[in-house]
Formats: sequence, C-alpha cells, structure tokens
Amino acid sequence: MTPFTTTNAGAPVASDAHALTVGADGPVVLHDHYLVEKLAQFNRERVPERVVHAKGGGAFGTFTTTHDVSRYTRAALFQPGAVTETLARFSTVAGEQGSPDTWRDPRGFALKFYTTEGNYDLVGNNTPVFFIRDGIKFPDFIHSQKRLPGSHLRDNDMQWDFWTLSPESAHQVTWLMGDRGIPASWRHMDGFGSHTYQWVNAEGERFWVKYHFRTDQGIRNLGPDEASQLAGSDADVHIRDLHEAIEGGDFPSWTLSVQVMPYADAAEYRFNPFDLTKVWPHADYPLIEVGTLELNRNPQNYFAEIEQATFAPSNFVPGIAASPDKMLLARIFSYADAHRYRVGTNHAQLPVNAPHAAPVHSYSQDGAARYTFNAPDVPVYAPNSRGGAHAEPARAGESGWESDGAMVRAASTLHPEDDDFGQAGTLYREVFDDAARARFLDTITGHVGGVKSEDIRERAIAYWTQVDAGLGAALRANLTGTAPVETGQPATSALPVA
Ligand code: HDE
Repeated sequence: MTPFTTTNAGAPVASDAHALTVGADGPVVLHDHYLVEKLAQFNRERVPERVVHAKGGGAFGTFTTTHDVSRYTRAALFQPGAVTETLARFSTVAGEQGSPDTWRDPRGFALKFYTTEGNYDLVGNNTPVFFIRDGIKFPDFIHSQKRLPGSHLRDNDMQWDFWTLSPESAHQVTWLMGDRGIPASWRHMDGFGSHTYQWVNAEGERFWVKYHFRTDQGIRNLGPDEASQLAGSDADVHIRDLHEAIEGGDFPSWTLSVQVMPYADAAEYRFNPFDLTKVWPHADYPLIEVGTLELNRNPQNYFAEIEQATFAPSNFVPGIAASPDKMLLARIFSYADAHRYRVGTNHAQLPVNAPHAAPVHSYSQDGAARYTFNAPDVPVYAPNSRGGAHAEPARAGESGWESDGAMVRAASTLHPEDDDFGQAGTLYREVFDDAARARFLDTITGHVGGVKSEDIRERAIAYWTQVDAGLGAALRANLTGTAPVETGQPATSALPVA
C-alpha cells in the first residue's frame, strides 16, 4: 500500500495534479497553501555551491589501522586495530557544479573520520603539493583560474600571468600538466594530506608527518583527447564510476602511509618542511604504513550527505595538530567560515557532519536551524558549579611549537635547498619517463599556445626554462615553429585548470 502524499507538516493533501481554483476554469486561489509550499520549497532547493571544489561526489566507508604507529600518535583512530567510520568526498577545483569530471585539475580528496574522540577531517588533494605557500594569495590564485569578469570566460593569459608571477607554483603546475592532471577515476588516484601536520604520542612527544593515501586500484589517467570526449559525452563519469563500483560490491581502497620527521629535524632540514610547494624525498623520510581506507557505502541522498557535507582542517582530534604551514593555518579559519555561510550556523548538527562516535558537550546554543540541544538542567555557561562540562587541557591534547620575533609580512626563512623550480625539475627529469615528458611538452605547448599576450608567453617560456633548460628550448621551438613538434593539444585549448 503506497503512503498518502502529505504537506511538509505531515497533513494529507488532496491532489498533486490540480491547483485549487474557483470552478474548474476559474482563478487559482492564494490559500492553496500546498501549491504555495511546493513552489516556494522548489525555489529554495539550492544552497550556494562550494566556491572551489563545487563538482564532486563521495561515499562512506571505514578506516582500519593495521600497523602500530602509537609511538608517534595517541589519536584513537590510529591505534592498532581501530576501525573508524569514514566519509570521503572527491572533487575537481575550478569547475562549477555542472562542469565535467574529466577536466585537467587537481582533485579534492576530503576525508571525515567519525572517531571516538570527535570528528577528524583531513582535507587533502590528489597532489602532494600546492600552487602557493601563503594563504593570502589564495583568492587571487583562484580568480586567475576561473572566469574573466567581463566575458565570463576562462583565459590562458590570466592563468599564466598569475603562475609566471608566482614562481612557487612551478612544482604543482608541473604536476598538473603531467599525466596525473586527469585521473581516469577517483578510484585510480592517490590522495595526500599535502600539508605537514603534527602528531603527538601518549608521552607528549611531537613529530611532523605527511599523509600518503596510495590507491590499491593502481594509478590510471586519461589522455587529453579521451578526457575531452568524455567531458562532452558523460560529464559525471567519475561520480558514476564510484557509485556503480560500490553498488556492484567492488569497494575501492587506499593504503595510508605517513612520512614521520622527528620534531627537532625541522629546523635544520634542507627544505622548509612546512612549505606546501615542497615534498619530503622518501629517501629522507620513508613511508611508514598505517592502515586501509575502504569505501563501501553509497550516500542515500546526495544533497543531504554530500552537498551539505562540511569538511574542515580545523577538525583535529587529540594526538593530531597543526603545523607552522602558513597555508594550513589560513585554511583552519577559512573552511568553518565557508560552512557557516554555505550550509548554516549549525551545519555541524546535520547527521552527516555531527560526530557519530563521540558525545558533544558544547556550550554553543541557538542559531538558525538549531536541531540538538542540552537538557534543561545543563548549565549554559562555564565555569559553573552545577555539573556542566569542563575543559581539560590534557584530554584535548592541543600541542604546538615554539615561535618568537617581531610581527612581519615576509616570505619564510629559506632553508639551504629552498627554491621555486628545483623539485619541479626533479619531477620532470626523474619521475616522468620519456613518453610522459613528450606528453607533458604537448600539453604545455597547447596551453601556453593559447596565451595571446606576447609578454606573458615569453614569461611562460622563461618559467619552463627554469624548470628545465631543454624543456624551455623545446617549448620555444614548438611555439615559434622553428622546429615544429607534433602536439596533441589544439593551441587554443584553454584547459580549465585550477
Ligand atoms: Fe581549499 N577550500 N583552500 N584547499 N579545499 C575549500 O571550503 C581554502 C587548499 C580543498 O569536498 C572551501 O567548503 C583556502 C589546499 C578541498 O567539501 C574553502 C586555501 C588544499 C575542498 C577553501 C585553500 C585544499 C576545499 C570551499 C589556501 C589541499 C573541498 C568550500 C590557504 C591540501 C572539500 C568549502 C569538500 C574547499 C579554502 C587551499 C583542498 C573556500 C583559504 C592547499 C578538498 O573554504
């Protein structure tokens, strides 16, 4: 027996086919409150899309700690044998909600661990580095990757003007223009915390760590032609791939390993270990296996569980903390601010965002759409002598680092091997093989070829020459036609990258 339709207030309704009118042919009457409710609700179905990472998808699963890393962290979820419910959301960066999954772009790799000590959010990407190293440049960076204010079109001149005036971007742009810039699916890409974080063990000893989620499905990428074809024929191919894999019982998984740097090493390390444009060579700090992330449950409702999901780098749990990475510290403000704006003051009360394995004893109250609340006998203030919750420094396990000096606006102090192009050159010469380098040259020829302004194009050639002199020469040859080299990319391809 099918249920009866009701209003949002649960009252049965007379018809879903006819508005209430005066006579069959007369005017619609205003007091047809069900008609009004349906139309008004419809007008309010959208919340603001994420200003970046708008297009995405995700699933639920579990994280299982399979190795003992308790000497580095006391975080409950990383104790041997711990199994923690987890939500993952994958996304592109620059495209709006309706944009294709297969554009060249970094991919968001956002995780929410519903731990017994509160929710821990690790909001990373499928790349270990990023374009900039100070959050104050982030809005400008994103503006340059999105749309011109007048034409509302993306523009290669804008992208390369920003990148070539921000040389710290070279490592991430090399990564982006390489094969892994277009993953074949979210299942076939790695994930990284990208930043350096702090782990604190039960004795209070502090370590610096970087997270690596290596796909157990193997890395698979799309070539530009296949990606462009899919962008037209199936804009949601990555959403579909993940949903259907899980539906079919083919649960994707990733193996988490961490690099661990002793706290004292940071000061003298050859690179600034908190510079988000740098990786730590694995020879310096090898990977230490931690556990397995498996996604095995599709959301029941995309809007409620994925569109309204709010991931925040500020959601730490005891045993895990921030680091002096200026980008991370800026993100710690920004995400919760974005959530209050986009989803609402009480976004953390929505089932997908509330802790699932830890109680909330908070003095926050009221605010729009307040859903959960304390019992009436619980005090609404602290300190109190009436049995209300009290803060406990040892429990929170907040940690930190030493710092001093006058307040300045300046680049971080350079370590011996800190520069803007070294690791980009290493990636190009030592990680890419010959075929990958050829594809890379094709891609940047096509993308820089789409730059109209001669001065920006020259700067782009100089930028790539600093990454690798041979690469710069080949790019110049391709662009000037002095030694035409077949490119796979149409020169006008304004690939929407972020
Ligand atoms: Fe984001 N970023 N970001 N970002 N980011 C957002 O938060 C921001 C950065 C990343 O699936 C926003 O809810 C600043 C690095 C992911 O819901 C916003 C800076 C990395 C997602 C925001 C950065 C990321 C976001 C937009 C420079 C990888 C999607 C809406 C300091 C390590 C999460 C929102 C999801 C989303 C701010 C840079 C990854 C605007 C200020 C670096 C995966 O708050």
